[in-house]
Amino acid sequence: MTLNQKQLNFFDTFGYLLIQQLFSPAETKKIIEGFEWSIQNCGGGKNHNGSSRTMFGGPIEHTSEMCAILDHPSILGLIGGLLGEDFNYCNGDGNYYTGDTHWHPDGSWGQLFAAKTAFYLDPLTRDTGAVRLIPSSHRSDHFVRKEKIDVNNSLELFGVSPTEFPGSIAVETNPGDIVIFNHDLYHASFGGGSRRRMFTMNCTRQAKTPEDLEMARRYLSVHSPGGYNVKTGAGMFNPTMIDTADENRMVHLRQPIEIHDQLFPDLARDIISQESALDA
Ligand SMILES: O=C(O)CCC(=O)C(=O)O
Repeated sequence: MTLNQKQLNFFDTFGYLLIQQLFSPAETKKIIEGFEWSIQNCGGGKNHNGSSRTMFGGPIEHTSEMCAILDHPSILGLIGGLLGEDFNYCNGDGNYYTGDTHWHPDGSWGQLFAAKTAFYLDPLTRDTGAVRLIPSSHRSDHFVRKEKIDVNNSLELFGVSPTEFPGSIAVETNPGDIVIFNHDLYHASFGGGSRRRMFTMNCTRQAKTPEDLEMARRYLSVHSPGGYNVKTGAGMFNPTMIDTADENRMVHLRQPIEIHDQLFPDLARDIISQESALDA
């Protein structure tokens, strides 16, 4: 897909885009199967009893079919259209959510640096967990940011429930739809069940200047396997993501791998392979 100028303007002004049925029903079925296999076998899903969120890293990195989401022309067109064709893919999380996720942004970069591509795998309405957004709250001059308003405290502050925060919207989705939003945008979800299936791909602009590189290092020092103290077996990514990558995919992996290896040398692939050889 190629984003048109109106979509680019919308994302710039409001901080998000909803693309309905980016994936066909047949593709969506395979994605849901791939997600279920991954969370059940690699993500703790077998122990999910609905009492709290089950979350695992790199949800598209555990099977070659799921890894290929990063090669999908529509995904490349969407994320590449917003962050540049050579964007960095930087993991994501896969979830069985339980209950509400309260209002928060994922970052405060003050510019379009990172975006979250969100896959919701069940039909979701306003009252059953659809993602809520505060359009334009990615902008540093938005009143929520300028006045440092605690949106989750809006009942005490304004007599208005956080679910009804003025200016917020619910983006209702069906499987196959994609919501992509700037990491700086405030988002939440209310009224979901105890097994709301959702996964994300986090991506950033590729760093090209010393300032960008510094930002990428700050980002990956937190939002990465090393940042979460997780051993993938291959540093920044699960091995399948790298082992099944062609050169086109590597464009999106190479810089995060390099930066992650610098930040967390003990987790780098060579080191781990050597450790396994010594253990054997
Ligand atoms: O619950 C949702 O749909 C939003 C997920 C979320 O809060 C996040 O990915 O940071």
